[in-house]
Amino acid sequence: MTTETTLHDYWRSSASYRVRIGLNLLGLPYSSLPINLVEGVQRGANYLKRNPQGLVPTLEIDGRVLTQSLAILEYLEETRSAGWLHSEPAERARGRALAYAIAMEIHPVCNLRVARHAVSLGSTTMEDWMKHFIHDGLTDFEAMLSQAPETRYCDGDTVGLADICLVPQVYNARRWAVDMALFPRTNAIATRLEAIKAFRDAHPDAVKPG
Ligand SMILES: N[C@@H](CCC(=O)N[C@@H](CS)C(=O)NCC(=O)O)C(=O)O
Repeated sequence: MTTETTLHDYWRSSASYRVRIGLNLLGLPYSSLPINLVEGVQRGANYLKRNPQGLVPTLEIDGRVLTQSLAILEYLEETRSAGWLHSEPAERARGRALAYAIAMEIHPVCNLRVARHAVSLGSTTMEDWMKHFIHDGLTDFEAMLSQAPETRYCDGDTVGLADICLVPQVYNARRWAVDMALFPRTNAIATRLEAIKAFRDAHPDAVKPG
């Protein structure tokens, strides 16, 4: 069984960015294998053997090949006692709900292949599409945060699953010029998280191939 950890990664992919943050938080050494999404490497036969969906990330770890960033993070949570989810089931459900509100609501509609298809139908531009769905999604996220008393991070005073999803989403929001001032609590949490080394080292600009 190979013990090497390899992340099939694309620097600008927010799903890959989540896994980079998770690996960094745990201090797990890994090598990165860039999959150039612009050149379509994710649809090549070689890559599809590992990830039949043709998406990044894919993580090779513990002799296994794992796909889907949230499944990967939850695997790390369970095998490395990461502490990204609370121990009590209802509290775990809230942590997951916050994470999924980003990863399963905002992210899929803002996936480039979805947005490109919408643009090809002629009724929107890429910028309008992204702004619309990121704005709506973050409005909902801010409302979800406000259901609980303020804490340092999304779901408590220690870094959790939702935080790992939030920072890549905020990166995308800025990229598409969404006004983060509209979401003060979300924005303040993201700013705190962005100062943490594990998050800084996972930033697209820090891993962009030369
Ligand atoms: N739900 C998946 C989403 C993965 C995903 O959409 N990855 C994008 C980059 S962020 C991708 O590989 N896109 C390639 C393509 O659409 O061809 C996850 O969380 O891993």
